Amino acid sequence: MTSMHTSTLPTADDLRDRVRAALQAIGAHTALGEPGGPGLPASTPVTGDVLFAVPESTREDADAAITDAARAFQTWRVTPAPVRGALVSRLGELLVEHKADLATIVTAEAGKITSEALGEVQEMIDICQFAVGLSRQLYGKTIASERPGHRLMETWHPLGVVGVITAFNFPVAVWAWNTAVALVCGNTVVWKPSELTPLTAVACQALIERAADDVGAPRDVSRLVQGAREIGELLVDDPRVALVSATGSVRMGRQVGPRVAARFGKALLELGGNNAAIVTPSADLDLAVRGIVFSAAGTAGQRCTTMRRVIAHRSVVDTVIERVASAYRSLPVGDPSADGTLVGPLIHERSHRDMVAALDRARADGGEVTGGERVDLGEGAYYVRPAVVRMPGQTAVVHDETFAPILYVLTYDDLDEAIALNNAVPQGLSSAIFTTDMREAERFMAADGSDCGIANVNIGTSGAEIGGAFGGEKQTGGGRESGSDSWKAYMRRATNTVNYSSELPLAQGVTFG
Ligand code: UN1
Repeated sequence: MTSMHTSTLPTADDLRDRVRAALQAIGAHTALGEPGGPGLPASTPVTGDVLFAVPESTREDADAAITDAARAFQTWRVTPAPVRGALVSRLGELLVEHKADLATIVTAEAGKITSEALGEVQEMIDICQFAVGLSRQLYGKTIASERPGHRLMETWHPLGVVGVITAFNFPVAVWAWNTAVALVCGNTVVWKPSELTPLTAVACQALIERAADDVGAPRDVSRLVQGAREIGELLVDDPRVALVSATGSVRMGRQVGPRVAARFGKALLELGGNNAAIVTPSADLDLAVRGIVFSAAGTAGQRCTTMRRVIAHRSVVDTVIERVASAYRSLPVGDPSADGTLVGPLIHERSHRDMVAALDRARADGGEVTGGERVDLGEGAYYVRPAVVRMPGQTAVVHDETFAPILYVLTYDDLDEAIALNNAVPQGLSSAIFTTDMREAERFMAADGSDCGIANVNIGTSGAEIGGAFGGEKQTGGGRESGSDSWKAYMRRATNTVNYSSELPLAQGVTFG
């Protein structure tokens, strides 16, 4: 069978026109400079070209953004939460209106296929709706007091400025998870996006500013700073930034966590994953293979939730490998904006180098690699066919997160062994089991089951809904974002004891004088 791929890519000028038109519709095209001009180069993985230059923040700009956001916090924190919700509601409406525009920029800048780019914008709309509802549900508890005539309760208050640091692979949704929730909680935000995706950031900033103007909120409730690592470090080290919510590699988290802790700031870390699916003898294999292929090859393996390992029972492992490999051979690889493409480009050359190096290591460890070759569509663009690798056991390479579509397959004989393999990696983001045996499913989700923040049954590891809390354990960093009660990470809790009696009884039966 011949490899399927879309053989032509759009030209850099095509991409420029599309991005310019989308930014024009959003009202942010004035930020575009000529490629090679001053500012941050905004490039596309689709062809490897630099499309535009985008204004870059100086250290002084970043400092001023924090000052402005800290000032805006003074009024925003006492603005009623449902009124704050109105801003997020308007942002959600603008995102509905500009869904296709923003998706076009996501595709150009992050290389996501159209359906996934639209899905990412939908994820933003979903979190806006969630946050608007939340703006009327920031509940505190009332607690039974041990003292007569006393009431004990909890109130929740905003933290201050939230620094949001995001990665290239979800260039808009992760900003929205943080910003929508942080804003309804009464915080203000300073965002430092990946330097690989400055155009999507400019678009989001234009939309939030328009939303603020439309509802009469101060623009400074959400600021954007663009640049390389030093700009992010300013957020990490500035004591005015109460919470740093950072998404990225474990290596980045190792820097951010201790630095924020050293100044007693709060950190919310969303770091690497090494997500596995266990395929049991009772699994519905049609469903399992579809779930595996979407999670392992989707987004060209560049989600933090990407499935990187399959742990298959000995009785099904051959079939699973054969079926995944066969699906991989027919996956259309190429221009992410073309109809039918399912696998777009890797973000840059380094990703490709990392993929080649990981596959070499796997081979050296006795791994049998199928796929993984480069699909040559142009010199500066890195397209690959996803790889499936049968491993003789879990060697060091299997424990690493390589941000590319490599799926290692391990074999197990009994469920305890499969769960131990699932949990053997240093990361703990997402996991799945494919089974029709309820005992196996329940065991996987029990205290001695998966140790990950996400443990799914009969769906893949990626593509979580916003309604749940999103995040993971161990080197994934422990943070939770998005739905459920993740909002509590963006607020501080005060315990209030109110005495409405005319006595002053002391707790614990203490008498004093
Ligand atoms: C990420 O890769 O950083 O669950 C976020 C998912 C998406 C979010 C991924 N909803 O795959």
